[in-house]
Amino acid sequence: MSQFTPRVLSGMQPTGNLHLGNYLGAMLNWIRMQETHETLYCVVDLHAITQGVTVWGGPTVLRKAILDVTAAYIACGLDPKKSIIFNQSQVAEHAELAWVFNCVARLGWLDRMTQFKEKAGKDKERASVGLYDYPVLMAADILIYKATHVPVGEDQKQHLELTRDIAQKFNLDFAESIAAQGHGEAFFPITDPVIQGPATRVMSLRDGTKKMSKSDPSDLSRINLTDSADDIARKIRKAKTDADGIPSAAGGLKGRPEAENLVGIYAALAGQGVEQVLAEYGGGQFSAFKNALAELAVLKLAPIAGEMNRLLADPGYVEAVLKDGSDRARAIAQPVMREVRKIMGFVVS
Ligand code: AQP
Repeated sequence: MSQFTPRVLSGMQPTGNLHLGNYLGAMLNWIRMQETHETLYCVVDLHAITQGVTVWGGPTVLRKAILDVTAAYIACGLDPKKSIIFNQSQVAEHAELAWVFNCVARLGWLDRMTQFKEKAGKDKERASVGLYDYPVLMAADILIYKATHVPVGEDQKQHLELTRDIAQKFNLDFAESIAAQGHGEAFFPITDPVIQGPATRVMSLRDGTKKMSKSDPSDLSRINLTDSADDIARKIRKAKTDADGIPSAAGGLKGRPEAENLVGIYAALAGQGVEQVLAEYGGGQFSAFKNALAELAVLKLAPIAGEMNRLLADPGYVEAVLKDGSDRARAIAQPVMREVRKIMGFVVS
């Protein structure tokens, strides 16, 4: 049995509106896990600034985005009484542990990170150091709470593997000191990613080979959690599909990324498996399926925007949630950071 108490941590960047990919890939598991685990969900504002101020938009934009994403968390169903909801920058230990991990992680490990390559593009020399270091800060976000489980979308799998490598190397590098300080064989857990459900990688509605993303210039590529019922329905009806109909078995979706994406979205929203959806709609045309999907998506998503607006009418409430969450998160993070300092030999008074 593990020496670590099960604890869940995950986060989303306040870099724009949350979208269906964030909701189906991560949020549904977050909501589910708050019923069974100790859960911490942060708005990762220190990650949001990694692409440079011209991309994140400056202080007014950032502040609004942090409050909007917090409101979206609550509107989606996170309960501040059940989960610790906070913003990363209010718990300074994330950044302190990231510095320690910068000295544990190897350049070769970071050089393999595909998200950096995608985001930096061809002009790597002009990317910020923070963008390159993003996965190290993410490891610190997780391990400062000794989190054992991290529910994320498929795109974060590689970063989670890096987190495991960093934890393993820290445990090994300081094994003697860790044991001498009474922590047994390991100080940090080897965190498990939780990548579950029929929509762990939601694709763009305009191109089934590209991930649905906040930064796609086409608003038609994604469903934002702030979209009106009309916009949700319109985007689904305009979603790209191929000329064939709905297959009767999952094998018939192979090589048809747009079809696979829409069926996966339906399954995740309906809380069904893909086979179940195909048993109902297989043999039919996409036009009819899109109508059913639009109806389901409006039913599930439109109330979220309404609830967000209601919450944002009282920003004082949203700020109070973040303050309370940050206080509770700090109470866990500070003693862990103190132990890290002691393990490494820093003088702790
Ligand atoms: N398309 C997706 N399908 C499934 N899961 C997804 N996630 C993001 N996009 C999809 C999951 O949502 C959580 C929070 O993601 P994030 O806020 O850290 O940002 P991101 O992955 O960088 O999201 P975007 O939309 O792609 O932002 P930009 O465009 O700014 O890069 C994570 O668990 C992620 O896996």
